[in-house]
Amino acid sequence: MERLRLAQLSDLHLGACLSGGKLALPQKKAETRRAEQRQCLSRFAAHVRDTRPAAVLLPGDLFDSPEPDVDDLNFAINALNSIAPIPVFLAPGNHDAYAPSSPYDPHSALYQSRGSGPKWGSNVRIFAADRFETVPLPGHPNVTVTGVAFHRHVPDTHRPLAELPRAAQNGCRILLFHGSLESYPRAGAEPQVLPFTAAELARAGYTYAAVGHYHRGGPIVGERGELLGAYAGAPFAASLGDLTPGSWLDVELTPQQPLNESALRWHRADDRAIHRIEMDVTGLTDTAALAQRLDGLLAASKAGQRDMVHVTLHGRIARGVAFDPRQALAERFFHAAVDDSRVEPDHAVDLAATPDKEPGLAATSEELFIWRMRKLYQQAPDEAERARIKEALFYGLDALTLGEIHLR
Ligand SMILES: [Mn+2]
Repeated sequence: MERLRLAQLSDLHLGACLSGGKLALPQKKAETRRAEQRQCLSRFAAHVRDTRPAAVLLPGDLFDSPEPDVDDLNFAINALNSIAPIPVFLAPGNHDAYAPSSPYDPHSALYQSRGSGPKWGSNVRIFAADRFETVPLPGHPNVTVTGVAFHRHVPDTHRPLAELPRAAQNGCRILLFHGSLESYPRAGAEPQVLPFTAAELARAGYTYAAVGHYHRGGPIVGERGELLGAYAGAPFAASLGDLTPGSWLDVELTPQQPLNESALRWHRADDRAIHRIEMDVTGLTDTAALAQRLDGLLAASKAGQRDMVHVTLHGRIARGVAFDPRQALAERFFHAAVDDSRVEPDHAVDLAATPDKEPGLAATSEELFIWRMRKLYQQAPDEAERARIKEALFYGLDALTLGEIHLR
């Protein structure tokens, strides 16, 4: 097998709505980000023209939708055509699934409607079938690329590698598809599409698999630690789920087998990152102390001034204290969003106050509970017992009002 360099990028999600969601970028910042998202692809194309790998691998979700707008489509076609004559192999993903209406089909109304818009260049090979197809890599007689398109009519639970016959064991065999390695460390609750295991991939007998879908880049490693393939990761942080810096991937396949992770080199593709901060406000009773805790969390996150931060506040805030860090954060970062919808005021119950008369039938459980605890408190023999009753009151009120208990 010859030494072979490849460049891999996926999950750019061109056309994704950047102003919505919890991050809530205002229109002007969303436009800045939209330009930066395109820049990811232009920079990647420039990198490919500079470094001249044997092929570019795009395993899906280049667009956020199967029918992107014409401007995004023309931009992407121009960028990929600019890489010519280096061949580009594209396997549509679950977002930009192949369909008769998608611009991956040159007969589609969308593709045809663009008048003088650019056509897919002869260097761009789009895998259109819902079954794996194998094509030669031009100029490299011993290299093949085997790819498949995601089709909407194929259920997400379909196992693409189950039907893939074992590859012939000569030459260099590249596999390209969009799917979910079941054991892959996931950032959140990303849906699994076209699942597979490392064992299935190893059995298929390919030299290297370029896989798309997960937005965090990382290797796909077999049982004996051998490298089977990789996710390049999303190059651009589009939403709160994108918590690792955007990246694309250079791959260098060497004649020595098995491959290991030294074949992979990730490149930072997005100058901004999204940081998610969770802060418990419970127990802090003035805004200076609250701001100090938030500063500590921000420092630990390594969020920089070009970045976006999303802060979730939760817990019990002291009565009479209002903590709103929005303005201060807006001045420190490209963008900051604060979700304080889970902050609850602390319970204000004076146990030493004279108890009212016993609550009647119309009383809430909360009123009845406070009345009983107040009586117990006032009958308590010593300070230790009173402290215990105070604790019990807070936990009980947490349970009654929040349905969960905040340890203090
Ligand atoms: Mn996907």
